[in-house]
Amino acid sequence: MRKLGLLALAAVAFLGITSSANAATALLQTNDFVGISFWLVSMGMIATTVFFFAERGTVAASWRTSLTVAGLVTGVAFVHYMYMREVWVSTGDSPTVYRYIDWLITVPLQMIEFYLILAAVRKVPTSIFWKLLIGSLVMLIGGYLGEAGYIQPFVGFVIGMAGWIYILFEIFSGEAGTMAAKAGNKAMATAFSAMRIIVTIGWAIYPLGYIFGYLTGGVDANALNVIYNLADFINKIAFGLVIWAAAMQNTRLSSR
Ligand SMILES: *C/C=C(C)/C=C/C=C(C)/C=C/C1=C(C)CCCC1(C)C
Repeated sequence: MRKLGLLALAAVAFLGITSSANAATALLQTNDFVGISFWLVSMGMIATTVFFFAERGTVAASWRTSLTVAGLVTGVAFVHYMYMREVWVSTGDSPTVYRYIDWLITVPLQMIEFYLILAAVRKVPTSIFWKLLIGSLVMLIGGYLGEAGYIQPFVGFVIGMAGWIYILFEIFSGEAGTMAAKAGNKAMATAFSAMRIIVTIGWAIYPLGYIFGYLTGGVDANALNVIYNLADFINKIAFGLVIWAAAMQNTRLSSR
């Protein structure tokens, strides 16, 4: 099982290396700070992916799926970043709409994490899983249709915001939030509230980018990409690390 995991990781890394070798004609300029930020985030993503899969075997069994999913989030983002940074380096642009391809997979996976960390310490109804999943799909599909021009940008924004607000309600005062408060597991509760802060503050960057990019007169593409890259770094890597920390703490407690 572990060998298989390592083999999969090697394949992902190889994919990364070969795809960057193909881009040999366009080199990263030393003063291209946006390009450098794409590279930094790519490397951060692959490093945390390897870390989560390597750590998976060391935590208590009930926490393993959470770490697997955390590794999938950064792993998918890594592959996607390899592509986005290649496009950036060769064209000097990175269409925001590309980011939705990654979000469509990673955001629902992150929503599932709320369910998984609850399920690691207590019995939880699967309705939590479905509610968060549907909320994230409404948010992303609304945003995509608006950004890609299928519907009015403002309408897309309103639909997207509705999905996000629903998620926030659910994790603060809905079923998920109530269960986390009542679970009586300190490490899990700490992780749950840190993840909640990320989903509130860290995620706010994306609708702000949408407002500045599509609803006001437009925004500097360089600044927007750096901001999105930084946001992804926090929202994917830190998000996973918070889960890992809770898993470690619970593992130590249960082996005592
Ligand atoms: C790793 C990537 C993450 C966590 C991406 C998150 C994306 C969002 C929270 C996007 C939110 C949006 C709204 C709340 C309304 C407008 C449309 C979106 C999709 C930009």
